[in-house]
Amino acid sequence: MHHFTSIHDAYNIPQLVNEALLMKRAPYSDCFIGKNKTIGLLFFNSSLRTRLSTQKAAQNLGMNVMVMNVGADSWQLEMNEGVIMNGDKAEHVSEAAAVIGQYCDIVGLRSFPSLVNREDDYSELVLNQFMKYTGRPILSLESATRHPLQSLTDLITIQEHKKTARPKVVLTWAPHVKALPQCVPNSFAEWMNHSEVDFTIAHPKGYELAPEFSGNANICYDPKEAFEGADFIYAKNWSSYQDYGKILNSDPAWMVTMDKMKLTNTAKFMHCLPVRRNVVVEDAVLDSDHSIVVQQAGNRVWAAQTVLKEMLLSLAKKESPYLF
Ligand code: AN0
Ligand code: CP
Repeated sequence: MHHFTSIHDAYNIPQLVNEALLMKRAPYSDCFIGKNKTIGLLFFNSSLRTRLSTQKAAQNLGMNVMVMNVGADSWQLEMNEGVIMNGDKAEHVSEAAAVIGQYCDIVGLRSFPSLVNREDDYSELVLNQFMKYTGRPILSLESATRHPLQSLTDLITIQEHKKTARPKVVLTWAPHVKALPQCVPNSFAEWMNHSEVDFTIAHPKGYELAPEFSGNANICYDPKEAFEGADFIYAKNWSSYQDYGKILNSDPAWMVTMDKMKLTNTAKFMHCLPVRRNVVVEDAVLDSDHSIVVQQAGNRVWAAQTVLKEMLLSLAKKESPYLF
């Protein structure tokens, strides 16, 4: 695995999940694999889980870790080519990313979409510019359209908690006060569509994901119907893809409640976090045995550690092909 920016970089998904579960049982079994290798974790946006779990994962593999909040700690970066840089951006990505590539063996990057221009966001400009100019393997820490480390975590968590071979997994849209990216639902759908699950996406009309992400999932427009017989309820808000970046609905009927959880097959409740209590999901659900959100977040370490191990092995193969 050279880069990890989407499911398409993972050639054997069940093997990745198994490897992560083994890693969880023996966290330090590869503690020398990253010795003398440096990862730079670059954040254009806020993060709690991704930042800490990826740092911990890299340290468990013996890596050196540098973390930077881009723009806040460093200069504001210009991403577009051929611009007359007489505005507020002091440095171009072509120099900044190339310099970061001098210091780091792997570069992790978090950069949310603007939610203003769909074409720009879905072209993954920031991710692609870093890929082009660092000359290093890139680890996505959530880009404009995807959050693959989150989705791998989600699959690991479903594998751990499932009680049937082919569980019913429901991704349900939920209300929110802010317009949020489609990254988490896009990625979750993409990974579920490649997994042994019966997958449904429930959302109000107008919240359809891009067809390349929703794929063949069952689509349900009723806030209750999808819950019937579900083994996993995965809640997430996202803004509209069609009416790009807009909030079209804030109907509290879409909030996850204990009443709706009663329709399920004693489903586990999942959310990537951060979650707004009593907007997305009511207290009673988060505070009940249904909720596995904290265990889910704990699994972020094993997802990151498994992916980083694969990336380090791929680097080592390039550097010393005679050893393999
Ligand atoms: C972000 C999102 O929805 O993409 C990050 C989630 C991991 N959430 C918020 O900004 C609240
Ligand atoms: N789930 C997730 O990526 O959380 P953070 O935004 O806190 O990293």
